[in-house]
Amino acid sequence: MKRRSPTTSTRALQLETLEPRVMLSATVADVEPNDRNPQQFTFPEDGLVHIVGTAAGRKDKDFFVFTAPSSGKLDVSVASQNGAVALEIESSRGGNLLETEPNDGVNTGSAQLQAGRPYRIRLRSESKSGSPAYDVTLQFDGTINGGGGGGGTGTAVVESEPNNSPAQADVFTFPETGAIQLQGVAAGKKDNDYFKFTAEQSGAVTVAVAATGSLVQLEVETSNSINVFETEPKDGVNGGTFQVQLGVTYLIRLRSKSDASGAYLTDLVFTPTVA
Ligand SMILES: [Ca+2]
Ligand SMILES: [Ca+2]
Ligand SMILES: [Ca+2]
Ligand SMILES: [Ca+2]
Repeated sequence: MKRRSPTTSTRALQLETLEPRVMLSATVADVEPNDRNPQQFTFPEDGLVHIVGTAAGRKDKDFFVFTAPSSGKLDVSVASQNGAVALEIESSRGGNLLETEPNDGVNTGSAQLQAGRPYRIRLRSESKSGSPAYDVTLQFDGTINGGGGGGGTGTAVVESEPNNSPAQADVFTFPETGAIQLQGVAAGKKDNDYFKFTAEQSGAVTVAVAATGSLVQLEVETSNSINVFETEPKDGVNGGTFQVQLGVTYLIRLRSKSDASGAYLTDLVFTPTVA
């Protein structure tokens, strides 16, 4: 009888050399005080985020915010120890999207998210006493992944060096769907990456920066050097919204906040002003 030779492990070895810019599931840890100032996070490419923390008694509220990188479905599952923890998701417009009812055994749910909209998650204890620990699983099934590789929320704009000055900026235009993803590496503090666009309509741009390796800051100014917007990655603020005006040219600068290199994926979603 012929024996089959054992298969080689080439495949397993290849899997270990993942592209550095592919970001897999992220964990967001509860850092107090977050009762009033929500902690901001972004979804990695696989759409999987864990939020872990402690609901310290009845009075502790833990707030987290994120911007939907695309439209899609969010599945939520709450696990807790030493007591029950309730989760609530609201949209920025005040609508209540989802609420778990741990005392009725309802610890999961789903919600439909809209691209570019901010959402807020609140976690708090539903137990009479004690401080339950929670582990919330969020699985976002949008189009962030794009089927492995090229993907991204919108049209990808990959930086091309040198782009260290406004005159060398990588130029892009927003496509019909309004979504763009800037991709690149901020190689230490000295590497400035400039991108540039001219608003073809007035409206709002919602931005979210996801970076690995180092914190990466985004700044926006007009071509006349008027500051428009900046993120504060050291404070956990990696996104927001700014207004743009028809015909004005905007410069976006991405820069590492440390000597380390940060690979970034920056999603920009344009929403025109309704006339
Ligand atoms: Ca807490
Ligand atoms: Ca809290
Ligand atoms: Ca660069
Ligand atoms: Ca550069």
